[in-house]
Order: sequence, then C-alpha cells, then structure tokens
Amino acid sequence: MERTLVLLKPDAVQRGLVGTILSRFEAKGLKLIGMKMQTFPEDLLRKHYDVHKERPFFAGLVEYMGSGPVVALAIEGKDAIAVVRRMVGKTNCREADPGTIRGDFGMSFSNNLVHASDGTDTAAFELGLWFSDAGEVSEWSPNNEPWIYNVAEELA
Ligand code: FUP
Repeated sequence: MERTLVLLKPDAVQRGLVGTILSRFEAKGLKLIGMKMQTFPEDLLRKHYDVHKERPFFAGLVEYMGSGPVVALAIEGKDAIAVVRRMVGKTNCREADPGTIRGDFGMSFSNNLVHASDGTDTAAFELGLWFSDAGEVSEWSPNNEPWIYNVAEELA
C-alpha cells in the first residue's frame, strides 16, 4: 500500500468543489486516512514548494495557496501515488484530459484545483510536512476492501 498527499487548493474550496473532488477519490476505491481544512501558514507553503523556490512563479504560488482555506488529504491505496496523479491530470487545466479532475473542472494553469505528490520520496516528505502529528492519520480497514481488491492477488 502507498500513501500520498492531496491538496484541494483555495480555488477548489471557493468554487464549492471539495465534495465533488473528494467523492472521486472515494468512488475510485482509495482510502481516506487524513483530512483537515485550514488557511495554512506561509512557512509551511514555502517548504512544500521549496523545489520551485528559484522559479519566477514561486511568490505568486505561495500567495495563492495562502489566500484561503486548503483541504489537505492523506490518501492510501495500492499504487496510490500514480493512480492519484492520473486522476488529477496535467498541470495546465486547459491541456488536461477530460475525465481528469483538472480536465473536467478547471480552465487555469496556476489555479489548477489540486496538488498531488509526484513520487515516493515527495509523498513521504509532503505527508510528514502536512500531517506531522501521527494522530492526524487514521489507520482503519474499510469493510468493502475485499471487493475493491482481489485480496489473494493484490493484497498478499
Ligand atoms: P503539478 O505537479 O502538476 O502540481 O505541477 P508542478 O509541481 O510543476 O507546479 C506546482 C504548481 O505551480 C502548479 F500546480 C501550478 C504552478 N505553476 C505555475 O503557476 N506556473 C508554472 O510555470 C509552473 C507551475
């Protein structure tokens, strides 16, 4: 099982798309193990986007991410990092394929509704940053898991 961080960005909250986007992950069979909503502090946002700190869009990106509440999700599933990235779609919503979250709900490059970790190292770093308290992450067993996966083949 893999874990990944998803952020529903300020534009997703402002546009009332939190439930719609969250329901896609639930309906897919991914397990929600952490969720919190807050206008997050600038220092956290700067650390999260540290990889982009030299890029011209960095200041605007941090400002936008701190402009209102964000919903942070910790999500678990088999190959969850790649599965969620495919569900999210290309960075520029205008180029993202229909069927993806960005492709179905967005028109912007920078206001692109969601963030999702892009690899195992990034996911570990980002989950540690956004869910630093172990108590914020719930270990639980969905009782429909044997119907979501073939237990013998996929969860052995
Ligand atoms: P993604 O992995 O698809 O979320 O995209 P990146 O990590 O490459 O970029 C992080 C965020 O910076 C994107 F969600 C949008 C923003 N961005 C810009 O605003 N301008 C750019 O030229 C590149 C990225």
